[in-house]
Amino acid sequence: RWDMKGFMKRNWLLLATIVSVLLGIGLGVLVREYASLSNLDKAYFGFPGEILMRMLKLVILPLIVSSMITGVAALDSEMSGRIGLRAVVYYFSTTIIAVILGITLVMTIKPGVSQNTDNIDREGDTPNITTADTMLDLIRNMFPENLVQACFQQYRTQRAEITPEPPTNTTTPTFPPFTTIMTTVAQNLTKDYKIVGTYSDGINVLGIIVFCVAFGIVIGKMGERGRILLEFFDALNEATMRLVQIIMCYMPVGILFLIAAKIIEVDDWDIFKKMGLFVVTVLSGLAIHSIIFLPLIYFVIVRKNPYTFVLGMAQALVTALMISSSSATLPVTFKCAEENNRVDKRITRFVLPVGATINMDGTALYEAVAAIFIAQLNDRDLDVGQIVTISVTSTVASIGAAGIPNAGLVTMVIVLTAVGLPASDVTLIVAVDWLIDRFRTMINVLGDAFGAGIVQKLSKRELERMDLTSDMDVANP
Ligand code: DAS
Repeated sequence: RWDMKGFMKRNWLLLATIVSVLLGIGLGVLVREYASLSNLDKAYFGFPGEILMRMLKLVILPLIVSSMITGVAALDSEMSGRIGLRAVVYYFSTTIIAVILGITLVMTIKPGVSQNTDNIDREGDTPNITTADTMLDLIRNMFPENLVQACFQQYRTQRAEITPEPPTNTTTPTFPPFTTIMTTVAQNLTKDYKIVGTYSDGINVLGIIVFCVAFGIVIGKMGERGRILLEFFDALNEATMRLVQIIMCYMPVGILFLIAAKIIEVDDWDIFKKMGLFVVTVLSGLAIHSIIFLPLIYFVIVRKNPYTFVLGMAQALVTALMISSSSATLPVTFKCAEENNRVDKRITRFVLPVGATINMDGTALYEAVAAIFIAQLNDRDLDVGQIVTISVTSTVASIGAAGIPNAGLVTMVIVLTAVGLPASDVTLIVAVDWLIDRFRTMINVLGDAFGAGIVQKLSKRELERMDLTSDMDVANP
């Protein structure tokens, strides 16, 4: 007999969250139809949702620091090298698969061919991604001058806009100088910015991760002396996860107002009629990747039911769908992977923060599809060289995209510039980005979670050997 009571007890939060999404949509539609809210009222309406976002963002820093340091220290450096390599190989291969899938779909469905752009009004202005001063900024950003500044770094950047290269000879792919790509990636890896390019204090996630890996390796080699520090960071991790538990109790309320406010705020709904085919192309690509390809890879390697794993991640996936930020979803991703899917902490602490920062299958697929869609809108047919260029730059741009809302839209300027398409055409798809962003963020998080499960399986022997020998039970699996 199905244990209904037990199911409700275990999944009350997920059910409450799903109910709050539906209530939020209903409330948003009702208010939109029957109440005329001033802008101030709309701001207040979204306020409880903003509080949720802020609380989740608040715990990102202690979570990444404590999990990375204890995660790395728990593994000896040779093993963390192997685990890191497995994770990176997984990240690259799944991202490339997503890009190829996206390109196949957009070249088949051709959403931009029949599209007439005259009745699509351009929203907002072209995101002006700054090109960092030099290529060295990628390296420089990995070693922030001091940790406090890294955490609350105000970015010194020349806001030199990328002026789109005028398409000189569109036959040969105009691959921008490698430095432009890497510096733009550098900027986006370490930037917390809004879509219109206003820069605000952000967490230099890449710099923090590099520091924590180095620090974790050093502490791991300090033996008894290191134990004190490890206990501290392990306790910090546990305290942070308890805080996450409390924040998650508030989640249904926050999500209700977040989605309601979004429904009230959006004023141009018929854009989905005009851009429908483009949205369908992206969403079907994301669906195929997350329902077929990722589960298949997981099943082949782990030999377990991938859909049970997806169900275990449901809370994190709904969160990602609602807040459009992989980084802010990270606390929930940790909880679901460790508690529901029993992924070893020595793996999650090491791969989830890195995955949330550089593994973005959804974003890569989206940028490839959007770039070719824009080429179709401009009646530009791309040759093989340019398709390859789009594949490579979409992958690089997705690595460079920060785990924050609309990051994928902004870094797409790299892809457009790479094939001589007008960067300003990004504004053609801004209007639908708020919806697509949610789904690609959800796929990003799913890809990270599958990655943790797969890397754990591939590292099974080493983990067992460590269980036998390890006297420092930093992470109890
Ligand atoms: N919203 C980004 C994320 O958090 C993805 C994107 O913008 O493409 O993963």
